[in-house]
Amino acid sequence: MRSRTRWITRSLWQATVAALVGSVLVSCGGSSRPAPGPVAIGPDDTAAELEAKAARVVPSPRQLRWQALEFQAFVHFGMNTFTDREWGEGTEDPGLFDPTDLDAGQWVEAVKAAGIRGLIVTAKHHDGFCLWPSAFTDHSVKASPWKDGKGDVVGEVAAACKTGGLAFGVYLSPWDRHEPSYGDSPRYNEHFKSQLRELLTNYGEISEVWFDGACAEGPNGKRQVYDWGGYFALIRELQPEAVISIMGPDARWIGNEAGVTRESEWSVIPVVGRDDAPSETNPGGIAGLDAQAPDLGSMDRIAEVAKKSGRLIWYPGQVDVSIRPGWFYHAAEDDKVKSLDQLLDIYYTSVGGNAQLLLNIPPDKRGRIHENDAARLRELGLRLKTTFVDNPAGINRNFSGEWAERDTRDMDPVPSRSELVSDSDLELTGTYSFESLRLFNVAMLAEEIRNGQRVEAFALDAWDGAEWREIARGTTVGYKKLLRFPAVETSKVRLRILRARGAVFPIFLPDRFGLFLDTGRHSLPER
Ligand code: FUL
Repeated sequence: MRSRTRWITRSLWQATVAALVGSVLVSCGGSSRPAPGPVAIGPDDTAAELEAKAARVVPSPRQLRWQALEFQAFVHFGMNTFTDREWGEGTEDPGLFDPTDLDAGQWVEAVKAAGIRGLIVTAKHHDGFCLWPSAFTDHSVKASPWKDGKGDVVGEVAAACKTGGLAFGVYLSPWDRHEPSYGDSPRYNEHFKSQLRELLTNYGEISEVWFDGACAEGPNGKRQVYDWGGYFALIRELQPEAVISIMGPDARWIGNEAGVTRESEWSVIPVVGRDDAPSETNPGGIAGLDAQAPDLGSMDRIAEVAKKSGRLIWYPGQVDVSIRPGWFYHAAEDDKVKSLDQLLDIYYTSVGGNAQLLLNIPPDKRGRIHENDAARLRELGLRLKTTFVDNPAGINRNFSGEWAERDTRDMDPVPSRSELVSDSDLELTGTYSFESLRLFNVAMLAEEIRNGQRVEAFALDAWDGAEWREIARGTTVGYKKLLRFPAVETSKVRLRILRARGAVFPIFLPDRFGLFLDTGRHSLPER
């Protein structure tokens, strides 16, 4: 916890630095919106300078588009589906791959029912079996009985996503337990890039390329050294809009496979080291980032990294989690599909916790999403739709004009509010009054992330007829924050920003403050 004295003595400096930053931003480009790209930090930066720098780190256009997808489907399908395993050896007979009723259109419809906006398919998992007829291996659908070796799962899924309006992405495992050149590093890297090239040129627009960090020795007894820089360059060349995630520079792993986010999830992350050098010892991010560390982006963490001379990057989190215990389909797990409440908890903490949700739904041996999973996806979609879209109690109003209590400053950066440590010091408070009493148990806040991520602490109050009563409190907001609390009936709410980096006013998306009633909830835990 930072001490109040420390912040107050810094405030003059902060004002100066913020004004300087402001003039630089205004002078280059005529707008006060900072440009995407890394911001260098070093041991000579004061705390105020670090804070001003953190406030101006923003997403790239491709990251913005990706973040707006909010909720995607991960589809693990391949040889393991037929061998009932999670990791294949690479020695499996391609003859085993024989879905009886593969229907990519059914996958798309099933996931869309949950409100999902994109789909990533395992084009090749660790066993090396390719779901497309790669010219660079025989270990693929080409050698299978499915469609007499003339089928192409990747092609069918890409087409179904296009028809259904879903973004389409690919998972391509760098670890390949079948490929003989694996371990002969330069040779395998060429092979891998050839396969990437096929996927990036033959299937239309690819929205995301998902790399995990598994790495091992090849048949020659040598550990494969991946050419990450070469893989990234190829993707940028062939699909410049595609996000490269996990072992890539655009989106980081959230750090677990349980669907959990941190209480304070930052998209502005301090790193040291090279962009094209993901860490295989700490998989899940680039530049040596330990994606599992509890604190990735606090000002204390930023100060720590600054000592080593690093940089601040926009690096949002992605939550990958399976609807079943395994990533691949196993009939024995048909009754272990996550409950609606479990999925809602995951949704609220991920999509509502400044992260993107990537929910894995594995098709079965028929090549269809099993009835149990499909039914659960429908339930989830209905519940979310009832809460957020067709909700008669929902309030999702434009706040402009209401934000006026003590702060009417516009887009110009203003002195940081970090010195405000007690409620009585508040400068930024927004109130909204309703014409009649409203009942709600969910609140949504959002920052305009094109201007960065800045809120460090906030509280939400409801008017109980005589005084304000706090109903929820939180730390970071970011792209979206969803809060759940026991139902409240009131005529007036108040949002207080308790602490932030730089100016707060420009970062709230006025049309994305919302209050909603989730009628299906009886007693859910507060976050
Ligand atoms: C991991 C893999 O080893 C798992 O099988 C799964 O694909 C998961 C999403 O990524 O690294």
